[in-house]
Amino acid sequence: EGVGPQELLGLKMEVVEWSPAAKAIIDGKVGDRKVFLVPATLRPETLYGQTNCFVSPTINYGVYAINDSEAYVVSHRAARNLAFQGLSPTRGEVSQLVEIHGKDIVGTKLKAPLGVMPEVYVLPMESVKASKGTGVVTSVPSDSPDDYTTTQDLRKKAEYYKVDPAWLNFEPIPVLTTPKYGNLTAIEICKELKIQSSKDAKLLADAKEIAYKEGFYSGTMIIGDFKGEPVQDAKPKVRAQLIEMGLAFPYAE
Ligand code: A2H
Repeated sequence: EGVGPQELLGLKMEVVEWSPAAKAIIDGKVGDRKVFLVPATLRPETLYGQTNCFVSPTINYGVYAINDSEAYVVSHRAARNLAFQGLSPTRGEVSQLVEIHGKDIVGTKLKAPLGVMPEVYVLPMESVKASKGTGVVTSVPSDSPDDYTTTQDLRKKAEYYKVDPAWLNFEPIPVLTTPKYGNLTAIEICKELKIQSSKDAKLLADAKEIAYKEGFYSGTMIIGDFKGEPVQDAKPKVRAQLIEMGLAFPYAE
């Protein structure tokens, strides 16, 4: 059954500054609403280590009104799910304000709730699937092999991927420690499995499984309000804290 119980959390990453391409599309379309990119994550306890956010450069997204004061950027499929969860002006009906291509969102600056880096940039990730979550992924290279290998690939070929190297000006941020892999679980596992790039899909699937199990069952938090606690205990607490603060909500697929 994959990497464990699929309890996703929708995280509200507020737009601080649109990329020029996005600004041209969004201007005048969202009223007075605050706009958020909304990744779905399985691992709320790792969010201290966010370094960027990913969208697919080949997916179309919508900016959807949630109410009079907020709008979310998600895939069309996710917007329908949100509407049935009560996250739309009229239950069961989506309210799209404007459509935007993933590639045009790249370079947008966002707030990263709980992040050691309080603000991060949106980068492209080719392996983001339109059929999963919200089509937006927050990136935690310390604990996610996919996120780590993608940021490494982007660094090697910044020009090809049309990303400003300044958006990649970070190191993985240690969040939890495991007896076997230390403070940077994903990086150690990628080394162990000799993963060369984000296109090593089979190895990355193995790495993901190992990183998840090792972090969840043997990890101890080394940062945040639950520092020193086992990941298993901290995970629901971080999740509850984010929901309490109005920065996240349970996301049902
Ligand atoms: B996870 P599930 Cl630290 N396409 O969040 C590809 N991947 C997606 C996605 C999409 N459309 N939507 C969500 N995801 C990723 C953190 C994390 C995640 C860590 C470690 C592992 C991990 C930070 N990125 O996921 O199969 C999101 O990345 C390993 C699977 O829909 C989300 O959690 O349950 C996870 O996959 C959801 O996967």
